[in-house]
Amino acid sequence: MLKFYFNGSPNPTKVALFLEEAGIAYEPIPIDTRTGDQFRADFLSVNPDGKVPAIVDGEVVVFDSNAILLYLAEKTGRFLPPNNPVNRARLLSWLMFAATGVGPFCGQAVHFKHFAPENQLAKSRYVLGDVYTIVDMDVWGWARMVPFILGDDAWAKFPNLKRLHDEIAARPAAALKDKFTFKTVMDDEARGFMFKHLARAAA
Ligand SMILES: N[C@@H](CCC(=O)N[C@@H](CS)C(=O)NCC(=O)O)C(=O)O
Repeated sequence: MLKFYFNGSPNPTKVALFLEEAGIAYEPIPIDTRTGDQFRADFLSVNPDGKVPAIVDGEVVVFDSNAILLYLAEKTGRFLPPNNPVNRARLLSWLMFAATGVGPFCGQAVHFKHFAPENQLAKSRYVLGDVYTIVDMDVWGWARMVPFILGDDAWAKFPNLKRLHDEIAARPAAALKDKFTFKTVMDDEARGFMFKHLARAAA
C-alpha cells in the first residue's frame, strides 16, 4: 500500500487532499517535524531533503508536494484537464507557478513573521561584522519596507534591523530617493499602470 509521510502543514495537506479526493488507499505515516522525525535515517532515505510530504508507492519514491501531485494525477488520470498540448502546457505553467511563486513566498513570510530569530545583527554592528559592506546595502534596500510587510509591531520584534536601517538611512548616500518626488498613493491610475493585467481583467 502507498505510504504517505506527512504532518498537518500546507505541503503535505495538498497531497492528503488528493489522496482522499481520489479515494486512493494509503498508509499514513506521521512525521512530527517539531520533534525531529524528519531527520531520522529511515525518513531521510525516503526524502534526503528531510521535508514532508513524501510518498513510497511500490518501488516509486516521490518527494516535494507538486511532484507528488503530478505523479498521482498522471498515474490515476484524476484531477487533470482533458489531455491535449494546450491544456498540458497550462497545467504545467500554473503548477510550476504555484510551486515556485506561491509556496516558497508563503513559507518565507510565515518564517520571517513568526519564527525568524534576529541572529546576525544581534551579534555585530553590520551583517558581516564591523565593516559596512554591500550586504548591508542590500538589506537596507528592503528593510524600510519591513513594517509594511510584517506589520506595525515589526520594528519592536527586530530592533537590530531597525538600528541598521536607521543608521544607513541617516547617511547622505541614502538620500537620493528623497530628492525626487514619486507618487505614493496607490489609486486606480497607479493600479492601472502597476497591475495592468488585473485592471484589464476587471474591465
Ligand atoms: N518544496 C517542498 C517543501 C516541503 C516543506 O517545506 N515541508 C515542510 C512542511 S510544510 C517541512 O517538512 N518542514 C520541516 C523542516 O523543514 O525541517 C514541497 O512542496 O513539498
